[in-house]
Amino acid sequence: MSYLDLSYRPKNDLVCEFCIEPAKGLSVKDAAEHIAGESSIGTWTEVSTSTPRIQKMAAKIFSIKGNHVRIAYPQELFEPGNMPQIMSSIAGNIFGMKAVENLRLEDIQFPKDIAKSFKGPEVGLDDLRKITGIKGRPILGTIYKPKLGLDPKEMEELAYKVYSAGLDYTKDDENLTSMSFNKFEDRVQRILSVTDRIKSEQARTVVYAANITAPAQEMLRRAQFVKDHGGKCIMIDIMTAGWSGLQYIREQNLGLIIHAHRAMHAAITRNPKHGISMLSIAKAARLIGVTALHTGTVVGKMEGPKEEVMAIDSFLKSDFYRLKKVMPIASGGLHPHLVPDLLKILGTDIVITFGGGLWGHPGGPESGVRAIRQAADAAIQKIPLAEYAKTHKELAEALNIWK
Ligand code: CAP
Ligand code: MG
Repeated sequence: MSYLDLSYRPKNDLVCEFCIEPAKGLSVKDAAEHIAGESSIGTWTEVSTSTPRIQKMAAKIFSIKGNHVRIAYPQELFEPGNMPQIMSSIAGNIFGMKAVENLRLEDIQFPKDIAKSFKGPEVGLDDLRKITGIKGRPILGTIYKPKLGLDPKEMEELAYKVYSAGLDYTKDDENLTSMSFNKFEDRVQRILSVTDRIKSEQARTVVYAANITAPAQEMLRRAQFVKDHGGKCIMIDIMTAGWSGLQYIREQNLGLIIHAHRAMHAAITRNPKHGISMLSIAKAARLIGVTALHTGTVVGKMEGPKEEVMAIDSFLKSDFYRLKKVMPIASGGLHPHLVPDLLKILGTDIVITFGGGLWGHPGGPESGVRAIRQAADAAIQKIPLAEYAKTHKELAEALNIWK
């Protein structure tokens, strides 16, 4: 059977946009037929069990423009509220088929009924703003560095230094969970005691994103531990924990901020010819319900084209089936010098985290915080950093070492 129907106009279907580079000897249309079959009801040959009733459920290739192909999938192919199943269909076997040299899932349009079968963020961008009380400027944070090796007592001391110097947000690194040198419970209790202390000393609610990444049952135990100790935020490495792990935690309705780190995404998203776009991943993450998501910086150390990062960030903040908005997180190789360009490109509704760009400050962590804050203040007031640095020593020191 053929899956091609160029006269078809999708209504309530889930629509995928693919970029297809067919295998040698095949046309884009031929490869698209293989993709539409394998991702819906087909296999490599006709089977006698495929009845007319089943054939009605076939995916439809309704647009081919060069290498860009759009395929509509009837909703009945999907189990509502089951992101792993949806991904197994539209982003599953097809990437490994010999019929394609390269295949990229560029975008997914989720129809209303499927979108509504997910919970979306319990705590969204606006809630994060309310919790922190920060308006009109980015939320400024850090990743404790070195990423592994610090012990809980050292982190507690560092937490006090950076929060008391004015930082809003700190987070564990993606690979810091619960190791012999740094047990989760000890770390969380200590850092949350600091956030409490800051609340009483400065009347500010500062956030600590505790990395709960682990097998699902253990993630829940850790999330509950954070909540029981008055924490407001958990971090999950959503790609390594997987859609099921993320959904499991979100669906507990714990009322916690979910900071979504995307370590490993680049194995899937980076090759512009093959894999899944970060935009598609961001859509799935918003449907399931993260509060904030790493999306890239354009100007920092991690790869991510400007137009793409801008498109992802604007999707996260756009109207999307009345789901709460998601806060983009810019992280990776950032330092004060990069802040004006970062804000110009991505706007001020953002969490910015600085690892090396804080802890590497020659004056120490407190100076690192002040330099970051000064850079953000200058950028928001549209004062050139070099000008602002004349009266702000920590910024001047930072600009001296990081260009
Ligand atoms: C940043 C970071 C993040 C990356 C990941 C790191 O630290 O904590 O994991 O930003 O990339 O370890 O590199 P630095 P992305 O500030 O020291 O670079 O946010 O693009 O997913
Ligand atoms: Mg990291």
